[in-house]
Amino acid sequence: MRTIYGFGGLKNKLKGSVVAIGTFDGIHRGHQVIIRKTVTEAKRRGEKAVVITFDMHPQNKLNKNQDRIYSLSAPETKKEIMKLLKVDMLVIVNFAPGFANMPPEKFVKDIICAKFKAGKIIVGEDFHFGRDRGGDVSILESLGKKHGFKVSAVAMIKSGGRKISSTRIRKLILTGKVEEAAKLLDRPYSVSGKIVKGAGRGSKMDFPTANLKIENGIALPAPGVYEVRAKIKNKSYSGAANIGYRPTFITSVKKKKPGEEPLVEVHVCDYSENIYGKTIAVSFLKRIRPEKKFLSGAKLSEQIKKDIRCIQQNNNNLLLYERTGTKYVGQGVI
Ligand code: RBF
Ligand code: MG
Repeated sequence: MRTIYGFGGLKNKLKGSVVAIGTFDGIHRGHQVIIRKTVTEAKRRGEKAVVITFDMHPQNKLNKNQDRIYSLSAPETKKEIMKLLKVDMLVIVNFAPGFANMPPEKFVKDIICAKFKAGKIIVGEDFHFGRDRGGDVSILESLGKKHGFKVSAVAMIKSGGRKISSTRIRKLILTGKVEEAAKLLDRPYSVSGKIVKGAGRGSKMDFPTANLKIENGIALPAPGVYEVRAKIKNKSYSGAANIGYRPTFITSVKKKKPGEEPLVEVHVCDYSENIYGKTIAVSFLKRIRPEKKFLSGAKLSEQIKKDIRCIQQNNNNLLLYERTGTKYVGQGVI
């Protein structure tokens, strides 16, 4: 798969393509239907399967008055999953005013038709595009008649009687319901970041923890302790993660500031190499307990040892996914 950043990155015009366009935040099961259809159609027509997506959630740019929307997938995660889905070309567009203010017809004519030679465009039924979100599926269809491409609008799919959407998944993540989120995503929710030095308290307590530096704006599961898979350099390990503010060590002088982002710390089981500076992807399998204030560091240490033992007993938590009988596209991701 080729990844290009912006339309300028496309040096030569394509001979023909099937293009999917969308925010695709999280690349959940509904998005996967759109992407798979794009790949199948492109193969059938002997053309390239192209996915055009954005580097950030458009709503964060367009609607300044609302709360920030936390993203379910950093561009790197999108890349990884699009590759698994066998997309030929991923185009990551910077959602800057120049792009956001483009009238729908100009976008279709100058980009989709001129640069990508799209014979078919596949989008979700709720797709909107162009200046002021002025374009929709019916506008796209009439532009298709004029410029000679087909349009396929894919219906939203349901789970538990309700439509699957990024908003629904975001709510599950933010309330710690990672198992439910995994069902809608078709893989456990994961975040990745570089490992940075923490207080060093963990190694004194016999369970070294890696502190993660996570890109701003990525959705984090609710504070608490989670059973996780940690992927470092393509090897996957079992682990225990804590998301929160370490109340045991918060003193009256150093109180949590309002709006302060929680810390993400992971204890990676059976890992003895130097972990600092490495990039780690953490997949959340299950929420074990809330983060608590313990009377002493020793009491907390006892509890964490129990957490880790409980996770190791579950042993190879991947089984959890095999048991569901579902083939997760993201299996390469956990
Ligand atoms: N800190 C707390 O104050 N309360 C907790 O309940 C708590 N649970 C944790 C569970 C795990 C699995 C891990 C890895 C850390 C946890 N921590 C908790 C964070 C702990 O305070 C921190 O790792 C050490 O202070 C070392 O930085
Ligand atoms: Mg630490």
